[in-house]
Amino acid sequence: MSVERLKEVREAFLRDLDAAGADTDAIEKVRIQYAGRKSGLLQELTAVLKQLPNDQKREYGAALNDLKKAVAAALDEAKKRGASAGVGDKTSGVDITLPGRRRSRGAEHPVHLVRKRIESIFLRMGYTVEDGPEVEDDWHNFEALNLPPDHPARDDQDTFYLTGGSLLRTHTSPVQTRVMERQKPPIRIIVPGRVYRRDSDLRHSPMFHQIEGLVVDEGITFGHLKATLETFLRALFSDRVEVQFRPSYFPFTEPSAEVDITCIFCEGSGCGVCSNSGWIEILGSGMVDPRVFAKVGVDADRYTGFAFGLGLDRVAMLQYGIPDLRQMFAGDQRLTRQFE
Ligand code: 2NM
Repeated sequence: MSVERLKEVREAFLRDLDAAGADTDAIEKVRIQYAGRKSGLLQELTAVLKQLPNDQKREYGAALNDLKKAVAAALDEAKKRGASAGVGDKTSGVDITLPGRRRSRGAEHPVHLVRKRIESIFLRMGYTVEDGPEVEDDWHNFEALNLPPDHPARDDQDTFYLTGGSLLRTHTSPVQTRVMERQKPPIRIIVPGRVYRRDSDLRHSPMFHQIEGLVVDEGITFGHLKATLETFLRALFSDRVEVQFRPSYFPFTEPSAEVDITCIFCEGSGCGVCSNSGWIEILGSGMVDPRVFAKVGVDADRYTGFAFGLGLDRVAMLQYGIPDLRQMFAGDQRLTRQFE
């Protein structure tokens, strides 16, 4: 009879709990009704145990224990149900089931990609990468590079002067002058970085990027310059490019040469990119003028060297087919994401 009663209670409990669904308040009411500490039904049924005759205690006790466990387990389940239902509920304030807001991920800029590629080519050839200040003094940017104050070549590099006589470097060469001042040959370095000129139109930005190289050692010749730059340009563009050297002038090198490659778009037959010439100018270079060595304290009787420089922005535009310089500096991720 008493065990029968337990069965009835179990069925009633399950019915009531089912009716409460995911409503946490209703579940709590069911809990108090059945498992409440003071006046819950299970409490009453436990009190019955003591009054039972000894021969019934065993069976009843076991069944009661069973029921208690079942009630506890079912209440646990129901509470979980109630908790997760509350999360999706718009009135609870935070809905953690909504998809997260996507953070836009940056991508490496084409100039950065080209710099890394060029660095890797020269690192393989045993060069190290150097950098230096963008705010420079007249000595390292001009004077030590054989550009005295009245030198006409200073005019082609319209300079941003800052108060107190310092300036924004117009090329990365001041880093090479600093390295030559502090380090004995052999020197094999490349110097990537931002440079600044008072020049702004469709093809010129007042800030752009250069990479320059410098080699100083005993017995360095124009042959080393030629072979190095040919190797470099074929590694950067394609082993099919032809390279040509044209005489030129820079105040810090003698002799000097401008370096062209066969057009990477038409392979030399002539197109819009190379103005139908078949060639694209890519580098400036030359043998370091002994006057520069004298300024920075390198023994010009013992050492010779070559140097070169190129614009990273231009190379990036050529390599990635970017037609407009303004896109390079607009900071629009629609540009950079294309080159991931
Ligand atoms: C160029 C072209 C030719 C150059 C020279 C030097 C230094 F410091 F060794 F004299 N640094 N960079 C150089 C020479 C740069 O860029 C178009």
